Amino acid sequence: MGGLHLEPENPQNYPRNLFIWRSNLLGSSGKGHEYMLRHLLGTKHGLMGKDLGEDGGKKPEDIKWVDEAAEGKIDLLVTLDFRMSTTCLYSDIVLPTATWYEKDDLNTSDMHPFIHPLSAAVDPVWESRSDWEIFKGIAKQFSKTAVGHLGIEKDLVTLPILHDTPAEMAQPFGVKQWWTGECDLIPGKTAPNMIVVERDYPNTYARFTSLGPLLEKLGNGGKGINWNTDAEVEFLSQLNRCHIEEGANKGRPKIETAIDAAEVILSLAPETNGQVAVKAWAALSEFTGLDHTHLAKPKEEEKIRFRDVQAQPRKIISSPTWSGLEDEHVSYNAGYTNVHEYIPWRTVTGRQQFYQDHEWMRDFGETMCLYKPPINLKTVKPMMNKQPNGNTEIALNWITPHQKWGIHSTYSDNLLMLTLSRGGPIVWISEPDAQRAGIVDNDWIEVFNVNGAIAARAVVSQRVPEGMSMMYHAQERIVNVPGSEVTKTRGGIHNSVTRAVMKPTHMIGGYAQQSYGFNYYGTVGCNRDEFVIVRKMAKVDWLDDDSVEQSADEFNNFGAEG
Ligand SMILES: Nc1nc2c(c(=O)[nH]1)N[C@H]1C(S)=C(S)[C@@H](COP(=O)(O)OP(=O)(O)OC[C@H]3O[C@@H](n4cnc5c(=O)[nH]c(N)nc54)[C@H](O)[C@@H]3O)O[C@H]1N2
Ligand SMILES: Nc1nc2c(c(=O)[nH]1)N[C@H]1C(S)=C(S)[C@@H](COP(=O)(O)OP(=O)(O)OC[C@H]3O[C@@H](n4cnc5c(=O)[nH]c(N)nc54)[C@H](O)[C@@H]3O)O[C@H]1N2
Ligand SMILES: [Mo]
Repeated sequence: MGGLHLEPENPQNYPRNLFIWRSNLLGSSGKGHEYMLRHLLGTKHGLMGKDLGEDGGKKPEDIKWVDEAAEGKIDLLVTLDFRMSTTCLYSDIVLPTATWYEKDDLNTSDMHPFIHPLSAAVDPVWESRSDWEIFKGIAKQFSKTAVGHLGIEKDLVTLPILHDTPAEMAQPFGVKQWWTGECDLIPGKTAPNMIVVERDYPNTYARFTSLGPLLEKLGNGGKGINWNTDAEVEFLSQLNRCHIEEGANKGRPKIETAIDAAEVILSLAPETNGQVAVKAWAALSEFTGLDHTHLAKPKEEEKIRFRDVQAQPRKIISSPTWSGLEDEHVSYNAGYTNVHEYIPWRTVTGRQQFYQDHEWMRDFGETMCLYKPPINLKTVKPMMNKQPNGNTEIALNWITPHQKWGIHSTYSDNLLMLTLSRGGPIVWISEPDAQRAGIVDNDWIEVFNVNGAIAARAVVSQRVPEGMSMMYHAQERIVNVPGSEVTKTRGGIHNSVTRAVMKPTHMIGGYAQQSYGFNYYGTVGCNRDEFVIVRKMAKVDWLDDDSVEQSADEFNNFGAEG
């Protein structure tokens, strides 16, 4: 076989793989959990609503509508995690990864001014390996397997019109649609950029373990500025040493270990290499006409190595990648350099802007910050009192704030935390609502709408205002989750009753601050105005054995008396 022929219209003809790393995509973060079970995985789900196609509803006209929704868009789901997360539960393969004390890694963010190491104190247990070694292992085997199937291949990929590039002014006066003939399709102006990327599949491993030549060719940069990296590449060829054997990476600096990889980042980043910081500020000075290098000059000779941060976490160096300073006198705060260094704000006017005059923002009535009353997402009425279990059903507003007792799904599912709380999923409701629905604290309740259902214990609390219910983000679908009476399958998670709704104003492009920026601006799965039906469960079915069903009262009384 000479190459791989992809046929978008026949997706079943090529393998569709998804690798999940450092995210709990199907648990914590995935709004519309049951939709993902149905459409992405094609597995058992609790979705009770109908698709637009089946429903005879109004459909989008700009895209080709397919009545039969896809079920099972991927063939293979691989997750790297050290916990049994909800995502792992649904994965074909779980690659156990080393924990924070079993590997070398770096840790920092825009919100803390220090750079911290993760250091291997003990070896990873049994078959687990660090993320670095897992990806390296996959790259090695893949490179061998690719020979004869995949060689040097070309892919056409789209790249959004990016913020902080000249193209961010691509559509300043209005939006025209090439697909309806209002304008020509001009990549980078009326459509995304289209770029041909060369993939050298048999050399995946060689490339994975070395620093590539594009750094000398293109330099490094971010947020619209660019600087030369010849000195850093030369430095890394001394520090990490170079590959000497013949091959795609001959003469290139090595990235063989996780520490090598950390050193590459530390050497190239302005935050951890003073000379790079000065270069980066100098590059920005060319745009502003003002000398900003004084912000990094005092630390110009500082080079933070991996062993330095192992000895003691180091404070990072001020860099134009951020808008605050890492100063002796001023703590990091956003927008500081715009005010004090006269760096234009990254908006269409270069000033702070409260009024958004883009055509679509005007169409949606969102030119100014405003209150929008709740909208009806039609998730409750089709379910209300349709499958009665004898208990009162009430409709409540649904929110899923971040919990105090864990970070997303991490920490709340260990034995200690479960013992301190209710030992499984909980949903908070107010005292008046509980009374209205005949629910007392610790009762098993069901929370549902057309998107899915959750089986959890009620926490009846004065902290919760009447009319609202909440389930802290993000409890897992793994411990003490009984069946749901309405879906007849196991109860879901906080995102089982939510659904991602696309918001067109998030898709504005080519308009200064409303242009795509990785991790900054773009389409997100937004959810708002979610409502759920809450009622006490009649029977708690653990779905362990068809013959054993326990009434909720028996179960609750057992807990109270025992
Ligand atoms: N309904 C609703 N949905 C939400 C939110 C909400 O408030 N409500 N919040 C949203 C927000 S703001 C966020 S940030 C997301 C968070 O969503 P996620 O990022 O999916 O959240 P986590 O549960 O922290 O998942 C991280 C996973 O990475 C694993 N992990 C940690 N360290 C490592 C490592 O070194 N290597 C590997 N391989 N794995 C590691 C952890 O064990 C954990 O399983 O959820 C979003 N979704
Ligand atoms: N302990 C802990 N700390 C964390 C995290 C964690 O998981 N655990 N996650 C981290 C991450 S990634 C993030 S993004 C942040 C999130 O931190 P926050 O932004 O503080 O997020 P939430 O707790 O989800 O929501 C804040 C408040 O918004 C309220 N709220 C809900 N809907 C509305 C509404 O329509 N209008 C108004 N005005 N208020 C509303 C909720 O009741 C809640 O009290 O926290 C970070 N810190
Ligand atoms: Mo977040």
